[in-house]
Amino acid sequence: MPLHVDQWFMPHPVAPMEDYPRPSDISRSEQKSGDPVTARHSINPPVVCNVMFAITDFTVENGATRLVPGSHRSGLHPVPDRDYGVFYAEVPAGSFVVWEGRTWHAASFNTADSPRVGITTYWSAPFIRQLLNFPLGLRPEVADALTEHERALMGFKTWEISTPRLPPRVVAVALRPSPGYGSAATSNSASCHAA
Ligand SMILES: O=C(O)CCC(=O)C(=O)O
Ligand SMILES: [Fe+2]
Repeated sequence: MPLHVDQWFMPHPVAPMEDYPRPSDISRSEQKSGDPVTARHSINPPVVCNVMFAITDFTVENGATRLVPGSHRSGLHPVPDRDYGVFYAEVPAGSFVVWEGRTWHAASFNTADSPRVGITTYWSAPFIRQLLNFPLGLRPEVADALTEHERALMGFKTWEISTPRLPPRVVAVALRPSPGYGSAATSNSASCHAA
């Protein structure tokens, strides 16, 4: 897996007269890449955090997540196929690895003879759409069985952007998913919403 950032959807900041990317132009491959060195440009703040639970041990041999320390301060994306000084998150089963959404990282090659198993959870600011669209994709009976707090974490809540002092309201009724939506094929990641 190539190095990437999870907070890839944020457009890079621009100066007042500079051209800017339109929201529909934003894609993983269109982002500005460069070296994670002394940035003298403005950068976006973090709005995403990834927590990955290790079900098996993570080792260099079985493909432990590799991360580029300090890369979150660059506001840039890694140059494809370039070598960077990486740190391998080697942890025993039962641990979890946390990285900020702007950090350059990737799963590594598994050269061991057994799989590396982990669960990634993606925590985003509540005004950002989650990796998976749970209000649309979760089966209503599953959503109904959740507590109000759990539903809020899964994104079943409104966000008062224009009146931030009001508490967010939790949406109690699940929307009915369209047939086939939310199948395992859409993503291998779990996704959660920060309260
Ligand atoms: O499998 C890994 O170690 C990293 C997964 C990853 O990049 C992600 O969940 O965003
Ligand atoms: Fe990632």
